[in-house]
Parts: sequence; C-alpha cells; structure tokens
Amino acid sequence: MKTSSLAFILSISAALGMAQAASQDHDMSQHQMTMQPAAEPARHQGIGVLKAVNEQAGKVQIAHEAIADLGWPSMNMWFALNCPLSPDIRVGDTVRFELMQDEKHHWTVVAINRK
Ligand SMILES: [Cu+2]
Repeated sequence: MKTSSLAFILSISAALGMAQAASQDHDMSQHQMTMQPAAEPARHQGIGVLKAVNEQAGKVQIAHEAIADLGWPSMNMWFALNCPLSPDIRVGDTVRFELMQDEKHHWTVVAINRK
C-alpha cells in the first residue's frame, strides 16, 4: 500500500515536471537558439596535488581542492584519465585539471597541466 501510493505520487510529480518543462519550453525558445547542444557535458575546473598514477588502469589520484560548482569539498580521489599525461608532470606536483562525466557518469580527467 505504502509503496504503491508513493509510486503514484512519483508519477504525478513526474507528470507535473514534464508539464512545467513543456510550458517553459515556449518561453525559452529564444535562448535555446544560442545554447550549446545538450549532448556536450559540462567541464569543471579543479586544482589539486597529483598523488599517484596507475598507468595500467589509466587512472590518476588527485588530492583536489574544493570544487565549488560541483559542491564538492576537498578530497583525495581516483579519476579515469582521458587525456595525455605529460611526462614532466610528476607525483607531488600541483596540477590544474578539467573534469567531465563520461557516458557512464563517471568523473574523468580530460585535461591536466602542472600549475
Ligand atoms: Cu573528489
């Protein structure tokens, strides 16, 4: 009983959301002409210290500073690397990097340079 009423509420709110999106669509038509295609995921800039490189797995570990536009606090994390890693970047270097979500919504580094 509980789950079915919850499902009902969810389907109602989904329908309302779609109706709202449809009504906004008309007002937004002017803006959409100048917007980038929705297919291109947003890029986010980060700064951190390169902690480790796993060449076999194609991953880097970065102790990154807070990334405000993602609402992320500073933390140490592994990212898939989807760009070349210059040989003059070493573990311990402070780096600037760019993040993007891949098709599986995993955060991947798409640019990395020594700061
Ligand atoms: Cu993180």
